[in-house]
Amino acid sequence: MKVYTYWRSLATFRVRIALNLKGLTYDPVEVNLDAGVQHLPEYRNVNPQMVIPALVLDDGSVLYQSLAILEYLDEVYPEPPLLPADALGRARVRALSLITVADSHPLIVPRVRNYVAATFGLDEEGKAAWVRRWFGQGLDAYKMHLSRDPATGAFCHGDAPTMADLCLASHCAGYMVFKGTLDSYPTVQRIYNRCMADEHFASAHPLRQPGAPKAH
Ligand SMILES: N[C@@H](CCC(=O)N[C@@H](CS)C(=O)NCC(=O)O)C(=O)O
Repeated sequence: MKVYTYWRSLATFRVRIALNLKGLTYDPVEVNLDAGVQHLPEYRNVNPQMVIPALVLDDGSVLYQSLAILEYLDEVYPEPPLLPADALGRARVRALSLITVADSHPLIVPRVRNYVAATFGLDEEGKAAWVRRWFGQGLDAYKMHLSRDPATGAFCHGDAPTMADLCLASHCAGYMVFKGTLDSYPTVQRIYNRCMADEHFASAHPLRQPGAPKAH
């Protein structure tokens, strides 16, 4: 399979972790978001929404939207599972995932932060403050949900990684790229550290991808 990717893409980070956990190999195809390559016809033909990731199967089928890709991978390659066996657990893991995927990340993607910056005259620090604001609100929600729920374990749900950890890892990594710290989020920090101690997560990190700056 082929994955359209870019080093800094948090949505693609989630998919890279899932592929690693499931032991799947893929050909990466770079879409340089900083150069606007997502808008070129070559990529627009792959994903008309002009966002990454896109996963292209060997038969040419194109999958898009990171959460849908994660669910697809989990259904077709069930081991290790990214969702719990029980319905209540699956609802919790999906809900935790959506704090990032539906409510936080969409507010900070390049097309949104560049529009806000251009419209309201924000400089780089202004853009970073915008990102920290929305990722910070998501982290406040994670903090409460994770610290008060006995279903939280070494990871977001129990002692093995689920889809929620892939989403939380992308959220934390993005927050830190924009100079946020996890100091006020001890449960989140603990789970993020646990994730990053796992090479399946760590090797998928944006700063370990080709093209990433040495220090960001
Ligand atoms: N909800 C989508 C988000 C996709 C998305 O916005 N990806 C970003 C990179 S993380 C992107 O390609 N942005 C291009 C742009 O904003 O122009 C998903 O989870 O796959």
